[in-house]
Amino acid sequence: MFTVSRADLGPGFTFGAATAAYQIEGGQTDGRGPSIWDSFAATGSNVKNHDDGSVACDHYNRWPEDLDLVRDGGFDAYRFSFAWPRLIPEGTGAVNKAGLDFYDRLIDGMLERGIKPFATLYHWDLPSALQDKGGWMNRDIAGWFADYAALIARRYGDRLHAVATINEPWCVAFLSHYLGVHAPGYRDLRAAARAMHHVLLAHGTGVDALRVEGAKNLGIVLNLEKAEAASDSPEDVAAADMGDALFNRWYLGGVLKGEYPKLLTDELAPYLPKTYERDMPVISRSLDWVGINYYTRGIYAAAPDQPFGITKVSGDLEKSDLGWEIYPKGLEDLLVRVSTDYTDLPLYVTETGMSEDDDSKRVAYYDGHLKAVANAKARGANVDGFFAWSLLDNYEWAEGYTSRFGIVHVDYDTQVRTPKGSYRAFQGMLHNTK
Ligand code: IFM
Repeated sequence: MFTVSRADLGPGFTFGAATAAYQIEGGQTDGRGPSIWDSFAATGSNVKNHDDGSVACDHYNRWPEDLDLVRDGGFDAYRFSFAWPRLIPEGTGAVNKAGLDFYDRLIDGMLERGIKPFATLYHWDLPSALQDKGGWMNRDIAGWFADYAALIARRYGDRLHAVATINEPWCVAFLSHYLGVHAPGYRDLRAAARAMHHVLLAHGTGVDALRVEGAKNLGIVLNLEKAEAASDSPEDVAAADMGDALFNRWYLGGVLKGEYPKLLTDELAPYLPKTYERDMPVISRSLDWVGINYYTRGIYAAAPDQPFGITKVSGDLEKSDLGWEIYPKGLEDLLVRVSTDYTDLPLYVTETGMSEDDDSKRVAYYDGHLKAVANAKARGANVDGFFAWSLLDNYEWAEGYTSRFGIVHVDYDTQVRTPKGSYRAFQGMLHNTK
């Protein structure tokens, strides 16, 4: 059970559970087109055990049971993503009626159960046909994404409680085009610089398209890490500043202030699109809320022979089974920082959670992070909601099915769902209105 109560987060606070299309849906034979994750997973040792999302949690067929779990857990909201290749198999052009119908059923299923739909347009499953044209490296993606956003707004806009354009642009750009850990697996500075800019440009054109078509309550979901220096030395402090610029300030500054950190535009100048500054008004279109995904901190040390002159070092806090330090105070500080330095908009913790088989640790993790949100609110942060990542154990990208973030256990052989203690802890807190 949690020590935190619903009342500690204040009236009107939204509690939800989150998932993403590629990680849970499966159901890839309804006319859905291929995505970059299908081919990335099929390549060499990109993903543990060569796991892919072809079946995943079979949510495509089992969504009623999954929405029942959201409702019975007492959650107010469900955060899900649309699969672009299910709706528009080639990325642009013809739509797939079966895909449109699937999301009709899913959204209506939420509304029938009294669950608020929080939709994300892009959670990493780029149609392969668009990757063939350069994907996030190609400026045209701003138009492709806007057309996709318009389709969603027209079809579903009046039924969605909130809409986010992009999930975790750092992952879309840097992790996938510089570190090569996620699809499409590039390790190239020019590819990364272009993706870093185009992903935010597409966010902006997406916001415009959603608004024109009447969708309301628009936001973006940024993954942030508290950047800390490995020591007090000026070199390590400067390394933490660079780490913060790369992970946090590029996205916060771009979207909420229309400016990138100079530290990085200097470093990336030869690789960025020449006229990137002209796009800043589009990138910083007004929003209605900002989502923050938080998992851990980053500790940085100076490393002159490494890219960007920095290296990440391991800390000594308790870690999840992925080796991520558990640091609720980092969430508290980030929420206060974003509300103080960047925006008055409502913030949502759109994801936090822990990869771990021992669920008692997950209960403690959530208790600690809920307290951190309450503390942040007491310090003036404008936080309106908290979503657990994830409703279900699911496809954890390059980790395949080896990593379990769910508050509900999934047996991948039988697809049986079994609520864990952490689900029961949420249920206990959310059904107790005191
Ligand atoms: O599973 C992912 C999710 O897709 C995006 N945010 C982080 C989670 C855990 O790695």
